[in-house]
Amino acid sequence: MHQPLDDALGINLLHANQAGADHNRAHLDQWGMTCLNLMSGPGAGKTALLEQTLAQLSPELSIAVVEGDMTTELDADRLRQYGVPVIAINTGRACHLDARMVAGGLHQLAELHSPNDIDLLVVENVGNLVCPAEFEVGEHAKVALLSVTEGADKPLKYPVMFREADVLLITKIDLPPI
Ligand SMILES: Nc1nc2c(ncn2[C@@H]2O[C@H](COP(=O)(O)OP(=O)(O)OP(=O)(O)O)[C@@H](O)[C@H]2O)c(=O)[nH]1
Ligand SMILES: [Mg+2]
Repeated sequence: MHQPLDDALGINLLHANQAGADHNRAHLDQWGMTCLNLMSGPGAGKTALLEQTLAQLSPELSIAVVEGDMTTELDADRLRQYGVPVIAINTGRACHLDARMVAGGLHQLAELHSPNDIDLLVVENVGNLVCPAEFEVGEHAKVALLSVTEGADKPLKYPVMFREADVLLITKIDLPPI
């Protein structure tokens, strides 16, 4: 019975978010900063991938991270060890980062570091295969991870994430099949 109202609210929410994402994107383009939105189910290896990326590409490439987690700064602290700017955002009960939250992260980043000097910004989204795919944050590309331990049915069960992704990385391929 409430379906049309729910649909209208959902569309307005996404519309408002898209306006915020476009605003973020304009800042990123102005600064010459490429932004990737890293998404996956919990534990697929987003932070592990970032650890390896920072170890191998920083400081030749100037990288910063916006780290989204519901409650802790555990992932942010893992990445701070690499000496790069890491802005932690706690989403509270929200299961994804939205454009407004990332705008706050960008402002913090710009206050602490010269944004023109950062080449690559990686946004690690909250571990979730559903919500992050619906909310753009201004990224230039969406990177999805799928670990072999999650099961091959996941792209069928969570199609939006896998349809929206510009790049898909299969992780944990070192683990033997069960
Ligand atoms: N064997 C194996 N383990 C991995 C690999 N990538 C990540 N892991 C392990 O998987 C666990 C979860 O990795 P994280 O990088 O924390 O995963 P995440 O996607 O950041 O998790 P959330 O932020 O909680 O969503 C850790 O114990 C990692 O060491 C991989 O390629 N192979
Ligand atoms: Mg993580």
